[in-house]
Amino acid sequence: MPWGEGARPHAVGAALEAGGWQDEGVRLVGAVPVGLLAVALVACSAGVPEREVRSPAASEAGTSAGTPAEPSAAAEGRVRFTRIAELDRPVAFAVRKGDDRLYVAEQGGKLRTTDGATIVDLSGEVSDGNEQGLLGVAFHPTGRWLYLDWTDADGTTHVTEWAYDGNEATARRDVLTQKQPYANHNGGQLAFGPDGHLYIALGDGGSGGDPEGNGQDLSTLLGKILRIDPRGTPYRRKLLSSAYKIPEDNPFADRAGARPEIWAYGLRNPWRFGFDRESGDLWIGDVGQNAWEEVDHQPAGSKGGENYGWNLREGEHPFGAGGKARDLVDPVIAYPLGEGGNCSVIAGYVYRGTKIDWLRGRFLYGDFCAGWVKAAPAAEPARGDEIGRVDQLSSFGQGHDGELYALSLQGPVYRIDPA
Ligand SMILES: [Ca+2]
Repeated sequence: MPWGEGARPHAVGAALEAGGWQDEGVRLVGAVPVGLLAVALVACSAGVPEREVRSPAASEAGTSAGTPAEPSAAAEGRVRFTRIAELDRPVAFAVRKGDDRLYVAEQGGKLRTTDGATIVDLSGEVSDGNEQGLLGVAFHPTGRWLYLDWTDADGTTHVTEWAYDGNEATARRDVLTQKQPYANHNGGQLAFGPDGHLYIALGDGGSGGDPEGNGQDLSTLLGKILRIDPRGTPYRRKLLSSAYKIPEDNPFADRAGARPEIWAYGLRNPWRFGFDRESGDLWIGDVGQNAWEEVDHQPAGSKGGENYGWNLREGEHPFGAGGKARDLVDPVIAYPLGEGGNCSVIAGYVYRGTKIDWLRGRFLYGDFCAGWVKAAPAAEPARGDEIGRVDQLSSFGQGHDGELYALSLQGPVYRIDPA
């Protein structure tokens, strides 16, 4: 997914991510793609030669492929990753009102529960592998509808809705589609905010460096986080019509030439974002290009419209000829690509559970290739400390009780417990 080309996380990540090996002429040095079908969000682009990689979940079933991360002896400052399920390339997590099951999206196209049931199967329709496939899942706050974000055989992004009663998903309906100029940087996160609206992550369209300038272009949905009401009255404007409502207070709802769905822009590949269930703050992990991985922060109460900088800036630094534009919002966390095998940031929730006292109020995030998971005080996010490791961390999840989960593309779904 948002990550390293078949990357053996620790060995290959650096070469890969050191950034867009293909568009920058950097080569995967000695890289033996292992495992996943995923390709670095960072690195890949259309035109990257397809690599034959095998899925560890498929090839090593029944072996130790899913061995849980080693628990730490220290009680404070460390957590335990307790494996609760083993799925096929789990990438996204959701819970549903009035329902105790945990729902996990598998990249290959199935929405499953951690006890093994398959709720929706798109495996015959998704473009699977690299950064494509089934990428996101969210339930409507009422629990009556479910939403999946996925890419079809042409690479086009779909946000699709089903009516769902806890047993059967019916009344399938495409809510939103977006053509993708390149195979990579599809975003994929779906989440309902505290305001009840659906937030959708879309990457910059792909390749490297955002050649179409989508991140800064308000006339496209690419490189944005969108905010819509999928159950509201559709809008019509000129030649545009929709299958959803535009919230009237969206920041560009009335701006000529701008897409009214846009909530925030200047994003490269906001693969995962999450709302703080207590404060309402929004935390966005935006995968970097050549040098910096970043986490962006939007305080609750924001009216939207933040420009997080891409492709004028990468992290806190100018990118290309850009960097001098005004009103860009710098990240609250930035860390270098390549160092220690870093490749793709995975955000992340502020821990609001009750099982781990010392973790409360800390924002959790990690890196797909390097495998570390850090926690940082929400008020001082740059001060993150490693609390454990998950190989090929693809996503975090949050339960009804505020307890957190971590997904590995290798298959395991972990619950985060006291060490
Ligand atoms: Ca940025």
